[in-house]
Amino acid sequence: MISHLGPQFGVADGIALANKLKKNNQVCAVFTGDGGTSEGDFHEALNVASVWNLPVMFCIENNGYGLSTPTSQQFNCENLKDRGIGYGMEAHIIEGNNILEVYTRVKELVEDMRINPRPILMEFKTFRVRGHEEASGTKYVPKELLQMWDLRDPLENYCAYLQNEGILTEEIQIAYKQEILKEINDGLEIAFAEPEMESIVSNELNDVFQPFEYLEVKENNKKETLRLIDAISEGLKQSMQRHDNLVLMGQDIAEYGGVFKITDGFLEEFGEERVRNTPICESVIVSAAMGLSISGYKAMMEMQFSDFASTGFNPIVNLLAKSNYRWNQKADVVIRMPCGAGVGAGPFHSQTNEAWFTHTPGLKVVYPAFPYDAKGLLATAIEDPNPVLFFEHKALYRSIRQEVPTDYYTLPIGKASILKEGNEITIITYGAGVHWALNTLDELE
Ligand SMILES: Cc1ncc(C[n+]2csc(CCOP(=O)(O)OP(=O)(O)O)c2C)c(N)n1
Repeated sequence: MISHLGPQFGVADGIALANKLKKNNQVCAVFTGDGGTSEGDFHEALNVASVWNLPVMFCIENNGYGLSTPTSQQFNCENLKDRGIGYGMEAHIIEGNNILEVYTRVKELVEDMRINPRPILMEFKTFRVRGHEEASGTKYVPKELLQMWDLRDPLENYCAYLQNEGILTEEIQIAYKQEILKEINDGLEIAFAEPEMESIVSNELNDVFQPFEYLEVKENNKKETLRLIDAISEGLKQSMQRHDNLVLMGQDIAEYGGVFKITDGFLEEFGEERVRNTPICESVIVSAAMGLSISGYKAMMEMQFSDFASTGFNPIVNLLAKSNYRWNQKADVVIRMPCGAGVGAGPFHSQTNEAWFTHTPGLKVVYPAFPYDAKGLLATAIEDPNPVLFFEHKALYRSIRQEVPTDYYTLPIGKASILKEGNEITIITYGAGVHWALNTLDELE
């Protein structure tokens, strides 16, 4: 999870998708409070899970308050379970404070989900008798409500039940308590024995990215003249052939071949499991890509236009970018970003927004200017276990041609090419800017 309450639902979708592709009968459970269900990601994730029929158990702990805000100010339906109806999803209400009910119902449903994979929404009715976190207290909760829920304390009640049944004796209880206390104290001892953490700049910087050893795959001699768009398409296809675990996701990328036709014919060659049309929900698909990566897949998401990364911004900059720094987890994800003006596409289909991402530690940003670079760099971006945003200027797609090796090859990310040499001026640029610079130099020879 990340603190933003929503994105872990998409991660759960991605993990569940991986489970489904592996046919391992596993179920992924993901948790939220009632307040968290107001986030858009929750809705996107339910929708995707339902459309793709993913084995995810969405568990809502409905404790009546989101921090201090009562549920009546959070949503306007009687039960959160009702939201399942809108997504065509089975949903259940469970007495969350009844340990036996929670255990038996969840067990039953999970066993059924293993046989008949599908998403299920669970609303656990419960309460919290303390604040949302250590600082906030419970002043906003009426006393009577607290008293009422006190009577339903799950631990007290379960304990009393086990005693009544003659299962739990005082001796066993004391033994358990001692065992737990020992576990806590042993853990503390281990923690306190560790050396103080030291923050050294080089350590911090080394934690930003997963180590990646660039493997050069040399180009073959045979070449063909390709447009930028053909080079990207061919590079992507050869990566799909090379990596069985690479899954493509995007809007209209399957039968339709993508709005720029980069994935034309991919569905026929690689099948519907690996070439996936998505609903229109950028945020949760970015998170699902993260989930696939956690489960050992490589994910490539086609952002239909880079402009729409704004609605997937949060998981890109908070989930993908920080993944290695936070928990040493790779985010083996490439997001392809068709971008740029000059094709008469107006203010929402023309932005060149790489600067949003070059300012975020943990992301790699690639922005080729030529077909040869585009093909080799895309291959490396897919090999690299770190998140890469791969920018493709739309005005270059069909206007720039170059001789490109026919087979798979890689090029290193982060290395500049010297295109012209002189001693008066230095121009450093990328993408379409490279062509503007070359044209300008031609004009001002
Ligand atoms: C996107 C986002 N907005 C706001 C917050 C601040 N915030 C953290 S938890 C929370 C309330 C969550 O309510 P709920 O899910 O019901 O959890 P509970 O209060 O019961 O612990 C808020 C507003 C946040 N973490 N992320």
